[in-house]
Amino acid sequence: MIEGDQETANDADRIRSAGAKSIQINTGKGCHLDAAMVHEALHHLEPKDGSAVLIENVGNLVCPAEFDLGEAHKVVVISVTEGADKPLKYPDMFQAADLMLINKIDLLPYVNFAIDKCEEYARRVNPKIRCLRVSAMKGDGMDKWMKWLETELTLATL
Ligand SMILES: Nc1nc2c(ncn2[C@@H]2O[C@H](COP(=O)(O)OP(=O)(O)OP(=O)(O)O)[C@@H](O)[C@H]2O)c(=O)[nH]1
Ligand SMILES: [Mg+2]
Repeated sequence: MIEGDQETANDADRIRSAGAKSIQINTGKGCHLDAAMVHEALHHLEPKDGSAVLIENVGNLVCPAEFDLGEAHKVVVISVTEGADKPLKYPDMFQAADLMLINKIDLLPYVNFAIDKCEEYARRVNPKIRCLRVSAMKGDGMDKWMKWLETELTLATL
């Protein structure tokens, strides 16, 4: 896992404590990762052939959409604590993504989030986008997300 944040190694530390190899990139004033940063991180990470490398870009919905990091797919993660109209406000990210994960669905009873509308808006800007509803905290939908990853990894390594 390659983690991009302006500062701190918090996310890479968390991933390592969960048992996976991880490299943190700090972008300082930068608002996104670029291919050269990922290239260097891959040399440190030394992933085995056939393994999946996940890149968590700096957390905003604008510049990360614009840069090719050499990835097979972009996945956008939004949460039910945000506005359901994010796909309409930031269409570039949703057009660039193959999959949208809607996270924190365990909070749906407590927030006013129009989840069907959010998926409709995402498909309006990108008719090919796949949508999965998950809770990283409770585990809901994680089996489908893992299945998506396994399927795409298999296709990429055929
Ligand atoms: N209730 C709930 N909280 C969650 C869930 N997933 C993450 N959180 C919480 O949301 C907060 C932010 O999680 P992060 O993983 O740091 O979010 P992030 O979007 O990766 O943030 P950056 O890496 O800083 O951009 C933490 O307090 C998590 O515990 C979930 O499925 N349900
Ligand atoms: Mg993070």
